[in-house]
Amino acid sequence: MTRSARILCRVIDNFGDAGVAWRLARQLAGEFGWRVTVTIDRPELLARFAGNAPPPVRIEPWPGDGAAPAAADDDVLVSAFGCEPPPALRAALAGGPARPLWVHLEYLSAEPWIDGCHGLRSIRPSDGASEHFFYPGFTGRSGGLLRERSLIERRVAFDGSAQQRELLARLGIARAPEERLVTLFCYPDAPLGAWLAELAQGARPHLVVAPDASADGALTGFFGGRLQPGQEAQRGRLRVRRIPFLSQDDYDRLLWSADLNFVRGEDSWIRAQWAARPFVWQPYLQSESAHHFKLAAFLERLGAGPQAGAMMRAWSGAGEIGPAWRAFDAALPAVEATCRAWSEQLAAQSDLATRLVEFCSERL
Ligand code: TRH
Repeated sequence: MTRSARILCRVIDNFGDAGVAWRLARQLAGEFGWRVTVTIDRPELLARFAGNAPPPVRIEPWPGDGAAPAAADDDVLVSAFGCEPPPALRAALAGGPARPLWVHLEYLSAEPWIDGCHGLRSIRPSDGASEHFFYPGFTGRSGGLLRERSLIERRVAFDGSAQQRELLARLGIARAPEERLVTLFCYPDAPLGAWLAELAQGARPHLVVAPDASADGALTGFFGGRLQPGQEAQRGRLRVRRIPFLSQDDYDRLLWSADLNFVRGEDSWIRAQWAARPFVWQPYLQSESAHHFKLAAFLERLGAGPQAGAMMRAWSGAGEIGPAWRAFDAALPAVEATCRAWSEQLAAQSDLATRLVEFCSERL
């Protein structure tokens, strides 16, 4: 049966909310044949994620005051990350109609309480609207992780292919022998300057590739001038190359091509796990150190050893980066094996879109 869904997304800051909404929309449309509309307050972000590929879904700007209300005639209404529907649409949910099924897509966390909350329903006392809570997660009892159907096969085929050489050439990435290729996507509070200094003095050469979306202040401070996309700077054994912000598909392929990926937030974090390469995750900064609890919960599940733990904690502001990096650097072969096994273990589970489709079908 062809279902229809509307995904609502209001961007708080950064790219993650829109990035997750976009991946889910693409997958529901492309793999499950759903008719999908994304209602979003920053539609221009979706164009950046899509690159040159035509969007397989309808994109609608968030309705402004007095604008025509979005219709409530879809089978499923997905509120991404706590976003409240526009007033007219919200009013249509009063009394808890069978359609649209109102589902909150929550933030990803590795914390154990996720499993107990996934799938719960609640009735709004004010008007009887019925909302369902869908929690992404790392276990079979959660909502799972976004992973397109052929993603792993595509990654394996890409490794060493002409397409990989073409992508790296297009981005001007030419790795010298022995040079470690690292991708960098982080928040401004990462101890980037101190880490770059470690790499500049290190025994092994590093090529750090930084999409034009983060690390601006620290890179400018370190090299004494702003690096424009396509430009490169060198200090000691370190080269840093600025590249443009990539489409999501190209960003995935870049992660598949690197020896080590620095990722952040939610969506790039998941993609680094599908890359099956070592990664350093920086959780989104939250009040009362909630991000450190999230990191601890994830490290416990990942089981990548004390060096990976110390590195991710130091990268997130808890610990000294110099010693953490040196120990992590020495442990990388073991971390690599763990990340590969972790990725395989996760890929053996069903993915988020499949679980969401089942979840909705059972309730519609
Ligand atoms: O941008 P983020 O920091 O987003 C965050 C998180 O989602 C966080 O949980 C949320 O609370 C906060 O926003 C508001 O990091 P994230 O989640 O990795 O999203 C980045 C998106 O950008 C992801 O979809 C990948 C995409 N991307 C590209 O498409 N091209 C690129 O070159 C890069 C660097 C990223």
